[in-house]
Amino acid sequence: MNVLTGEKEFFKDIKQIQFEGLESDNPLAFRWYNPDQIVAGKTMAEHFKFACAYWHSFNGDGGDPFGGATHIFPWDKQSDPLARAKDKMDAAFEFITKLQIPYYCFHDVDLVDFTNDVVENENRLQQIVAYAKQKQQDSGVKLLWGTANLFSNPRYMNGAATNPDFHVLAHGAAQVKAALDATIALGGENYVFWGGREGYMSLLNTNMKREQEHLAKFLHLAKDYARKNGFKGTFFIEPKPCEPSKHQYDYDAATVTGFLRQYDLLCDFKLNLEVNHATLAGHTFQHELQVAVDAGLLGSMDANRGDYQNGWDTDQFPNDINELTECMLIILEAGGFQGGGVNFDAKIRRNSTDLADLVHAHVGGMDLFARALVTADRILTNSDYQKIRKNRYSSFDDGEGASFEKGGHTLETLRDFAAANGEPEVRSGQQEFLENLINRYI
Ligand code: XLS
Ligand code: NI
Ligand code: NI
Repeated sequence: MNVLTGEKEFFKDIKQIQFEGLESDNPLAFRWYNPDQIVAGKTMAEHFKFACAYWHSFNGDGGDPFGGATHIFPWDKQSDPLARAKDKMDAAFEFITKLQIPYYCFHDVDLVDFTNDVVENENRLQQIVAYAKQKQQDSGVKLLWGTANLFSNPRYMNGAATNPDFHVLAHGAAQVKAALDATIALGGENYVFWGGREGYMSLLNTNMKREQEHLAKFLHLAKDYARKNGFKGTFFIEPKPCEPSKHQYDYDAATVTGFLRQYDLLCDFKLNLEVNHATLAGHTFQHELQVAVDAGLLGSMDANRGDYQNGWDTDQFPNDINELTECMLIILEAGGFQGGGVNFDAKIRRNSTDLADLVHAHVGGMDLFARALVTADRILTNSDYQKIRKNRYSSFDDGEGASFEKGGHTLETLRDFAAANGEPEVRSGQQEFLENLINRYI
């Protein structure tokens, strides 16, 4: 029986996943993630606001550019689009509830298949949104963010908001309007723009300046519409440098920050950072997080990991405790996410063909985050980690260094200081000590 509806049960062999602690040998239990456990003044559930990504978990079929579906899952059987959409939603809410995941995220086309008819799509979306509303009420599961898929339909091959054809841009707007309506109706806490094809394949046929101006105008219109209709949440831009486009305008956190500032969008927009996108941009995820934090724009994150050998957006589930502990240090020091949470934008492998694989993937990811959080909190509370970094800058805390920070120096007075004080003392950056410190706490 379905835990929520009393109808079909899709994950029959999976019981409610519980916290069993470090002593447990049960692979279908949490060993670290204990939603009510308080760490650094907040429960684990509040720290993370975990979300299940509808597209990978319930639309993904294991297909890749070289071959078709390998995940033949039982919610994908019915031929009528709405009946199939409801089965899929039953399965999704059963899964999400059994895993104690408090949130989910979707693209419009994940919920129900779209056609090329704007009105028909709006109708379908409204019907499935009504169904989702009931599901949310019955389960307590909430919507972390909604978004519109403006990259799969062939009409978007040259982008949506940045398409050289106004007619295509208008179709993108129609989709965003309906996706915003759906997000608002479902009490969505945020709305995401990931501009997969908002970029170019070749500059030979592209007016980059004009396209970026269109993107800014488009975002303003979307924001104004949502605000007018009562949306109080945050808009997120999700940076990614490339794939599917050769070059994407939302390249990385720094690029998007500059864009938001240039086009007067900083009040309403923040960043949704994805681990694998950082890898593609040639950054560590820690770097992307710190750029966002320093700009006051750390909104949310898409959790996954890339493949360090092949350089694609492989969207694997996270499993690197070392990397994630360093990330949690930054997130904790920043006071957490602004409005968002941790969305598992990750997919099981093509040859992971059991329903249980989807469960193991999420259990592992959630446990990894919990372990990283506990570790990072202990590092911040018990070790010299922060002190060592602070001390590195101590020459700016008083005397002439402090005066420099306050604007009390000229190039000439700096020269005079150098001439009068001889060669600076050699001071170690202590990188290996700090790396060992992190490992010691893990
Ligand atoms: C693709 C993106 C996408 C967004 C939502 O690489 O990560 O899944 O998160 O459109
Ligand atoms: Ni993503
Ligand atoms: Ni991605």
